[in-house]
Amino acid sequence: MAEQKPSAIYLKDYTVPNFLIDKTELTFDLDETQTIVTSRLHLRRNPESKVQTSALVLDGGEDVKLIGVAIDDYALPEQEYTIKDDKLIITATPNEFVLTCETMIEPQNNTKLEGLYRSSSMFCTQCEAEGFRHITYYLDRPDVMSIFTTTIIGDETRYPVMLSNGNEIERGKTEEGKTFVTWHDPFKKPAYLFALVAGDLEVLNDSFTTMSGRDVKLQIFTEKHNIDKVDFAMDSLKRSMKWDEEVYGREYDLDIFMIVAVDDFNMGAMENKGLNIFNSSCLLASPETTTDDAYLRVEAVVAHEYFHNWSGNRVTCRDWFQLSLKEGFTVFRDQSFSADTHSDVVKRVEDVSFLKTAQFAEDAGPMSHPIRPASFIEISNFYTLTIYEKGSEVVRMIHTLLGEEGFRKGSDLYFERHDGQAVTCDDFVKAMEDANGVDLSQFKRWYSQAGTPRLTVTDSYDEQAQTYSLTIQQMTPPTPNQPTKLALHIPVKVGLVGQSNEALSFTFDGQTQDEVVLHVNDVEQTFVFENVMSKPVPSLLRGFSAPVKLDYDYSTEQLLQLMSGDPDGFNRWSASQQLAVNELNKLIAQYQNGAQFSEETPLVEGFKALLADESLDPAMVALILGLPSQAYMSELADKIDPQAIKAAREHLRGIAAKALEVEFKHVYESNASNEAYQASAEQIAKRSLKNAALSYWVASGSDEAKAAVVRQYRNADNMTDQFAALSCVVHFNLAEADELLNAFFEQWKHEALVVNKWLMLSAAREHENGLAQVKALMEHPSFDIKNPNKLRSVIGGLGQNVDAFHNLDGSGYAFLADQIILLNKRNPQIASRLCTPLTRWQRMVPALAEKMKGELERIAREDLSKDVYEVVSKSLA
Ligand code: 0A1
Ligand code: ZN
Repeated sequence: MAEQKPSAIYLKDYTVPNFLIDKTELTFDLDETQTIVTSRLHLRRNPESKVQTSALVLDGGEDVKLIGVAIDDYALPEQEYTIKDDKLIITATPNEFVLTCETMIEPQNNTKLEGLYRSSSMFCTQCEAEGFRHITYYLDRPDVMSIFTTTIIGDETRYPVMLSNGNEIERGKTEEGKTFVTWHDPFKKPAYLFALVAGDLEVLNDSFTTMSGRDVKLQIFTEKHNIDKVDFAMDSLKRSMKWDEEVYGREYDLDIFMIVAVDDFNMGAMENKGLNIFNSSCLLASPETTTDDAYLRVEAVVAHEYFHNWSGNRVTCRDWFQLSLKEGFTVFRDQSFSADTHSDVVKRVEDVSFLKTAQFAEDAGPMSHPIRPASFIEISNFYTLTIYEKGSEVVRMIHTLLGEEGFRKGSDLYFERHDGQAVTCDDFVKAMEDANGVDLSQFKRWYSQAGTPRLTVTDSYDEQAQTYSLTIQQMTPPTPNQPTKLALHIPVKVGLVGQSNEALSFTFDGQTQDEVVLHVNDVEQTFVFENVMSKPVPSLLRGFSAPVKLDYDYSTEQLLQLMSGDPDGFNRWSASQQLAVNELNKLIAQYQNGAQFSEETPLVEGFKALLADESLDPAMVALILGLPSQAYMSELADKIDPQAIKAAREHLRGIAAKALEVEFKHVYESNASNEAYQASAEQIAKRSLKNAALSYWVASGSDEAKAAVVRQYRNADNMTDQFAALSCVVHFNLAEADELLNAFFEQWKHEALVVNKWLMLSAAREHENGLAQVKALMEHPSFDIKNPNKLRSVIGGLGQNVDAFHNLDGSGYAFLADQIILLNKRNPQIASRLCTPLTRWQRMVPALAEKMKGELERIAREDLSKDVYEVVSKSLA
């Protein structure tokens, strides 16, 4: 580890800032080698601070060079300030003053992609969470909110477009003949929402009339060759603006809203005030180059960033421990938007399946943390599935508890009460409580307690009394630093299904109903349903009403029954998943015991009924056909045995494919269409079923299917069908695999985002020497280690390549560790994320666990960035 171990900071140590910055005036003199930043900060002591000090401590970075600093135009001599641990400390300051600071930065050498950096030929910024301090010295914390005025000076020919937050207020020429543009943002904001972009960009213009009748100018900027791919994003933006008005009563505030696409970006996108910056993978879309999944992602991310304008920008976080205040709430909002736009059940299944796979795994590992963490070493490590996805589930539970109207009253009060403020998760819950006159104090434990609660359910039916009882026990397993847990308030939505698939009504709380939300708030509770006419099958946790693991000992017959008859669409899927999980677990055990695989499965019966029922939503059918993923089965395993899981999945798919070859062929053919591509719910649903059926059909070994998949590849007029076919060809290693992979690259080598898909598929390809193939990809001319998307493609592909990554000789893990070490200083955020698979070492079968641990120990011997240090040290603790 590094000589000096990075230390943690704690939520309990929060104090208000000693100084406030009322106004921030910035000037950027952009240049290819040195960018000069001049800041004029209008500072004053914070009347609410208990610390009476005249010393001002500003955050900076090792990459910021101070040229000069002045107070009220008095240039400070060197003895009046110091720079220590990247902080600028000015020993004595007046009560109120203007601090002028001149600094120099080198955006072209910024490989961390935090602060001001170059992406292709443009300048852009990323300031969340603590990137602004890499631009200039500042009070870089979200509770310091300021009015920003930004002047950008640059060469007109190279940077005809120069953007920042707010409205353009001035433009002209400097004495040296450069162009300057001044932007003013009338809304107070923390520095993490600051943004600047400069480049030779093309724009798509549009407009939106708000509910009060104001015209807002909408602009999407990209590099010239991509401007034909932003129509869908623009349409998504307008629909998001409308939705936020209708569902939350939130109107956009500035006169202009801009989005810029950049190629090099550590995350998906960023909600900078009035100037969102997007990873191009989350913005660009065209039928020929973009799959349906990617379309839906563009729509969701555009909505997410737009919704932040209220949940995040107008009302922001007091400190970074409160990150889920804006992220959990905003994810809940974008999920609801997508559910309203497409099918709510399908959307819910997709979100839950992601949560149960990835967030549950995080919550069971060494980085497990509550949605409001109590401490961290590096905040960048906390942009996690727990903060985002579990955070959203917690907001969703509040919604379930209060109902649609109550929730809206709560959100109205929250926005009204806290507009222009930096607040806490407690403030959010308080608004929900006050608006509805309810007490959520026990519920608030969700904010401070980590780990996935487990509910164990047993039942009994009294035929004579016609009562049905459900006994529910809750238990949350220990997580790092939280050995014991308190009982949570868990909303469990339940319905009862009768023997012939009818919804059974019952009396509960004195009322006749057919669905009820049980308030589980004790370690063990029994709920009694009266007037239940026959012995029911319980449909538990409908719609996944809480982010928990649920154990109820369903028989195969009961699961088949729920799968076809539960009125709750989500639980039909859930039953099918449970059935498939049970079947896979049997096969995994057979593989591990060296026994013969069974050749029969009740899943065939379930699938057959499903495929025959043409009244079902094709998207739902496709989801049910999707076997539990390698990752999900790993999450469920006691000790993860990747080879066994892979073999079991392939075998189970093979059985279903062979037994239902005719049905799959029929479904494939009847869902084909020759309409022009649209990213509509209806078309997406049909394509997803068609392509799911295709892959089963090919898995059956049928020659006709093999010909069909190659034909689909060659005839496809959209990326969804083309890539689905290619994936099938590669996955089943058909004779055409090499030829088509090469043809695909040749066809798309000028489309960076498509090349990324090719990189991923090639890295994931099972091969005698998969690792050599991955190494070759990293030498390929289309690869660029500086580009996070390409790195994620190749390393992500390797992660899916079971044989190559989990090779018993440890070579896959060693290769990953090499990349982490290489990127550790160059791009710490990415390096730290790449550690994720290794953090699971304790869950692996012993032979693999040893190898993973060895690699973590090797990484730990390096001089580590804070990001990587935190993940690696917690994993080895
Ligand atoms: N607030 C953004 C996520 C984000 C966070 C950090 C970033 O840079 C390291 C970039 C984006 C969102 O929720 O979309
Ligand atoms: Zn967000």
